[in-house]
Amino acid sequence: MTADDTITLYYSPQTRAAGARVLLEELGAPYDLHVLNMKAGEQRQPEFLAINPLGKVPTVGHRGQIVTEQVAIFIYLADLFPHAGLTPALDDPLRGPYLRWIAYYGSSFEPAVIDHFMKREPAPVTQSPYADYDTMLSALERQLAKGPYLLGERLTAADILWGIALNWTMMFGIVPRTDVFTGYAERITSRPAFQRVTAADVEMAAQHAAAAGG
Ligand SMILES: N[C@@H](CCC(=O)N[C@@H](CS)C(=O)NCC(=O)O)C(=O)O
Repeated sequence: MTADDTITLYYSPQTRAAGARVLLEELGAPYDLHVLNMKAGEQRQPEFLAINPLGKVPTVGHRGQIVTEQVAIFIYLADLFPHAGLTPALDDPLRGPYLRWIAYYGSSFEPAVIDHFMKREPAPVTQSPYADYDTMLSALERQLAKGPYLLGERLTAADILWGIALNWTMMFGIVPRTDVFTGYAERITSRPAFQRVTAADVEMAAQHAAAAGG
């Protein structure tokens, strides 16, 4: 990692890191990719664990510091490029809802989705960080139904996070394919940035599989 202004995205194709890369593309930000072959277990090697002890991507290196966690990474990167217009300014009334729904992704949606996927008995509603799965999901769906974007007419970095997350969770059958979720995800996945990253990922994933021996 360098102390200069280069943004380094620690990356692996077809993972949660793709969302961060799509965001960088949407921002028109210059960045370097540091690609890890997860099929060969590179994310669990000491070199990367020294950077992110959880061995997870996305991870960002910038100005001699490390940023991990999609929620932090999305807020951080969008704020770095305010002229791209994907982040409401600090004094914009939409700043609060913008942060709310980005945090909702990490604090409520992800734990709910993993419990649901693993068919785990959720904690009692008063102890669960997300109340219960249906309540968590229907609050999100009601917000998205207002459309066309999470905060109304304006596309923000939150939509890149959510559009891509809903796309993969629907693909895995964790989130139901309602009209609201599919229409919303489609608005994001039809954008050129998502299409570019997805096409590049197909190629990179095939190279990784070949390098890891199938
Ligand atoms: N809490 C992290 C989770 C990121 C995450 O789960 N990344 C997965 C990729 S989809 C990963 O790096 N898995 C590799 C591993 O654990 O071996 C975040 O929100 O950024």
